[in-house]
Amino acid sequence: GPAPESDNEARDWLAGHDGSFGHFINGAFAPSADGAKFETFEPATGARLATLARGGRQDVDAAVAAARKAQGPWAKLSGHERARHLYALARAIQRNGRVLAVIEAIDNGKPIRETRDLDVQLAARHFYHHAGWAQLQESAFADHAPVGVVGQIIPWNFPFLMLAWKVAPALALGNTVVLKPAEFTSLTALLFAEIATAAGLPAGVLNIVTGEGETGGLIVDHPDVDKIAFTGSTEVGRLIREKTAGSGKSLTLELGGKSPFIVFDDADIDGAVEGVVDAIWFNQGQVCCAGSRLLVQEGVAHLFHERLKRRMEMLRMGPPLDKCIDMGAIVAPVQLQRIEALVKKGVEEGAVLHQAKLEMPKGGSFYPPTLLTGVQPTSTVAVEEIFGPVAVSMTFRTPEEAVQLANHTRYGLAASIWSETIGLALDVAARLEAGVVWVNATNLFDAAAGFGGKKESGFGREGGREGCYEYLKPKAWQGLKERKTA
Ligand code: TXE
Repeated sequence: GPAPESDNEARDWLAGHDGSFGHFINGAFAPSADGAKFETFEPATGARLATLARGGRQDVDAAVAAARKAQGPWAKLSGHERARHLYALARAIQRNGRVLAVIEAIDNGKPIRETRDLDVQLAARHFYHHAGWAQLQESAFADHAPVGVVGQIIPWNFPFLMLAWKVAPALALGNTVVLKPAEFTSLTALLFAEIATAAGLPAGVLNIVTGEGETGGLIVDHPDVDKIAFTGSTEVGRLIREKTAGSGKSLTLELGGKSPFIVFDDADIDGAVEGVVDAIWFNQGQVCCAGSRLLVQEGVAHLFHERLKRRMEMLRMGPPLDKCIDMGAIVAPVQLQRIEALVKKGVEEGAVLHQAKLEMPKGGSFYPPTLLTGVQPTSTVAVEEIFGPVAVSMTFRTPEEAVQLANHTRYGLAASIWSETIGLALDVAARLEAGVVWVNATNLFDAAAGFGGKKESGFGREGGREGCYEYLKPKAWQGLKERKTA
């Protein structure tokens, strides 16, 4: 038959709920026990989008209890049976890919081209990948057991993909989940709850409690949660680390970044310019591993900046559902104001501002692609994560100086190196304090490669074998024997 009209399908889904959503607990939607709610808005228009339940203590208690009850039976399934569930989820994501992509674009403000080709596809791939690990669990992780009930708190920049990064490994390895999406962007998580239920996921295995930071805090503090997995700001990460210290809970943190993007004299300049587009203008720069600090070797700096400015003028901004745009809206006015304030500070501290003169939609939270040059390494914009479409550029003379500048940060999430000399690139890569290093590439996410930070960017890995260990605890042989004979 004819392809479904995806925009309508998404609007129908919203209308079907009267734009109002509860928590997803023990396989069913329910309002907050105390009736508390909050509203969300469309980043591209500022219009009201949905009313969500604000999770309180009773809701978190109910979600944790449901997860606890489901965990034993879920862990007792064979790896093969759990793998079948994960394959079913992966296929269901692909089948519902259009509506997921449209809802994500409306809710977050990011281009439909990205949600359709990246967020949703990579999320499905994450479930496929971890289905494989579930299948291998008895052999690959015979001396490990699931952690138990996991509280997962995720940010708004990749709402659905971060759900996949968190939920797929947790479920694959026999854990159950209480997930709190970010307050700005909870819709694809709630849609996924429906999709997962239709795909046969047992009640209680995945629970979703919506709300703001306070709700997240209730999950962190809950005595019957065995592990917290958090992605978000370094400030909140630090708070969670303090709160969980000594509680017996396991913890993984994926926090902020100020990742270097290093361009050597011998780099393929056009390739590196395209790299910057992906590094800092992709997803409006709201990417934890964004290449936000451009470090350019002096000999090529002028040419590189000129080409970059020309390329900036060719970017297209517009409403998220326009298939021809490169950049959509910033997630919320509060984030827009943060970006504006930091750029203003950068100029006050002596940076030279260049912004593309693009036509921007009126009404929503839009910010143009921006380049700051002549930036001092100690200035605020060189040090603080801006989390917007703002590239900050500095120059260097020698590889030594590049390494020094690159590592001159409290963060250590990712790094990108551009050079045609493989020996130079690999030598520099080995000396960078970053969890992930890309050579002549940037912002690549592979479900099989452990992603995570060093220094104040956090600890723990997501993806691949290392990521699996974050959802397992070592188990003595006696324990294993007991389980097998039980
Ligand atoms: O993050 P928060 P925000 C950075 C980025 C951005 C800044 C602020 O620089 O500009 O953080 O963003 C939940 N206990 N990153 O304020 O607050 C919150 O509800 C438990 C980088 O949105 O950290 C949401 O679900 N949970 C980053 C999640 O934490 C709490 C991605 C993240 O929100 C909580 C996002 C509390 N006390 C922002 N307070 C990245 N590295 O990808 C809030 N939350």
